[in-house]
Amino acid sequence: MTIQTLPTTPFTDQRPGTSGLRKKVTVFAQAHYLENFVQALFDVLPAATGLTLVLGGDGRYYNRVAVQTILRMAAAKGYARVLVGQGGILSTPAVSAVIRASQASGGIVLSASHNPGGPDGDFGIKYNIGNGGPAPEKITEAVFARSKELQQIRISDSAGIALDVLGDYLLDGMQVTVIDPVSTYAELMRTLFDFDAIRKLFAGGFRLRYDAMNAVGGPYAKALLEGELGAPAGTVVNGVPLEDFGGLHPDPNPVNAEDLIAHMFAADAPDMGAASDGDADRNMVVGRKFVVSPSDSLAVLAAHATRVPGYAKGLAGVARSMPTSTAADRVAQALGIPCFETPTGWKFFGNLLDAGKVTLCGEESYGTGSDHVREKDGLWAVLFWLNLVAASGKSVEALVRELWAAHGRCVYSRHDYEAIPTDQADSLMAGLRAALPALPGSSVAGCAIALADDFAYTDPVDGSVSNKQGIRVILTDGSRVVFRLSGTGTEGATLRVYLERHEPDASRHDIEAQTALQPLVALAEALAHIRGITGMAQPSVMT
Ligand code: G16
Repeated sequence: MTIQTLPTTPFTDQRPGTSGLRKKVTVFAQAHYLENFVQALFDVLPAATGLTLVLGGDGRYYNRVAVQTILRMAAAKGYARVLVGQGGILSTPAVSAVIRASQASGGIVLSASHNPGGPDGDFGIKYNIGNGGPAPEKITEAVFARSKELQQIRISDSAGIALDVLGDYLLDGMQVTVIDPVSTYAELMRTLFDFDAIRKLFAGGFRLRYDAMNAVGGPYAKALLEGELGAPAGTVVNGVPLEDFGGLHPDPNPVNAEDLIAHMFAADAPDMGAASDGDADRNMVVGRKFVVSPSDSLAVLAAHATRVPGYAKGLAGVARSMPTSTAADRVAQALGIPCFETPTGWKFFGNLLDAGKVTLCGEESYGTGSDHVREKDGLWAVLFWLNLVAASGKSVEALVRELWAAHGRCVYSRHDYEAIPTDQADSLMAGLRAALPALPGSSVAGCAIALADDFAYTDPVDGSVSNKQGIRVILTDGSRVVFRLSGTGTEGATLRVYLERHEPDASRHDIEAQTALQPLVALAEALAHIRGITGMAQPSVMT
């Protein structure tokens, strides 16, 4: 077996987005497309002599092919060892946990997260650094720059290894260890949560329905919930990872997890419902006939964290992405701890977590996590909720209603306009940016505007600046409309419009969100001319 140097020609479209490079499988399957990106990454990283790399993905179509290719390229790069999940499988939070536990120099995650899979679906790749978290922009931008000038790739001509059998292998002098995907992660969960209390909860008849959406969360949820915590068999549904997610769109929100919602609103609904996404870092929590918004979920976890063993000492602070509702800010203020507002993208939480400035973080996009790893973590959030229910004796709904009673309800919704031609989306955003200076102090569609800007973030730890992170328009009563283009889509552009209104009056807490937010929808249209520019009368998805 030898290391080969092969000529290649650069691709111009390999700029990582919000979370790595995501493209259609058909794009990744082009000759050298994956190899070029991996080579650009390896060229940017320092020498790998003596270093360990972690490798795994969510098992979607093309995962196995990509794992074998990357193993052969890692050997050429000179890594001493690669830890790869059995069958090429590792959830995103598990990659983070394994990097940290093994003191690896970094890891490669193969996933397009919540995007659909299969031959016509999406694939993705991202690099995580030694803290277990997504590489910061200075690395992803360097990889993009390198990808545009790449002339050759280096790869072993070995046939690859038997991915399905645990154990050690040699690949052109590099050690490859096929690891159990679940064990390191499960060990970490045992250190954080009161497993005895959760066991008692299930033993007492508490019913959970966990929909793994035919994605990578299944094996983790089955091992912990059914295997270790005594939840009855059948608690985890859609629990076997399939290459095309069985045709499901593995995005745990009320629209795509409609089957779970139907069960949770049925007459014999379980006590709690939950779902995780393609790579198991997102979560949705549902009470009986009661959907929990991700922003509220973060706020509830923060408010009650000291009930959970891993967080009993209290929180250093919390962080949320800018478009996420301000519910967590209100809890943080009451707790007397700081709340940081970052751009969208889990990578922006890394420095705050590393510096010990925050313990919990979360996003409106169904992501919640803590300093236990450097990724958001779907099953962790579900275990946290189970622990809270067990410790408080309260239902999911009661815990959220308590939050509203104490801090008011942040009525919230996100409207997505998908697959807009890129030029239309760009001109819509340009129009908004041009209008910004005149907005503060003005009134549009009957809304008095206090502040309007293009969110910019200065990282409080390393001082790095990220500009143009979303247009926010804040009204005098604190209501907000935020406009961003998604950085994770693979077809045209997706416009996200985030709407938030604070409702302090408890007698109005049951108001239907879309009704309560109607004035903000009208404001969004008046400001952005979405219908006029895109011709779309309605959002593609409202969550
Ligand atoms: C990724 C990021 C998240 C982000 C989400 C949506 O999640 O890690 O931080 O909130 O995308 O981003 P966008 O609005 O740009 O599409 P995931 O679960 O897709 O990896």
